[in-house]
Amino acid sequence: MGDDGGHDDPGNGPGIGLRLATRTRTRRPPLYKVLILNDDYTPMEFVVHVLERFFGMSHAQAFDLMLTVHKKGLAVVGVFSYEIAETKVAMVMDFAQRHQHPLQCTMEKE
Ligand code: TYC
Repeated sequence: MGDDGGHDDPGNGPGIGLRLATRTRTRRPPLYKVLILNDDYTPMEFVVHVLERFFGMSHAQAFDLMLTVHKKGLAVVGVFSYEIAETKVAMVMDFAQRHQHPLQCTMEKE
């Protein structure tokens, strides 16, 4: 048997043993945006702290993004795989709840 990677002709006659040119394409996994929403009660410093702590932002980056959310109503804080986005949302929501702030964090498919 020739070691050609599985293309041996089994000898069953014409048309048998031909590999059809079917290719399964590898798809990149979908990405998810994590969003922070504005509200009237969560202190600005708390939001800045959340962005530093859970999204690895510098104080200046976090402050700017917090102000964007404050003015525009919401902003994307990062783009992640489903599992990472889900974990970030859960961590932010848990942290906000434990501090009794109504801060909302959600995710949506990119
Ligand atoms: N609007 C809030 C305030 O004036 C601050 C705030 C900013 C709250 C961003 C939530 O995602 C938020 N205290």
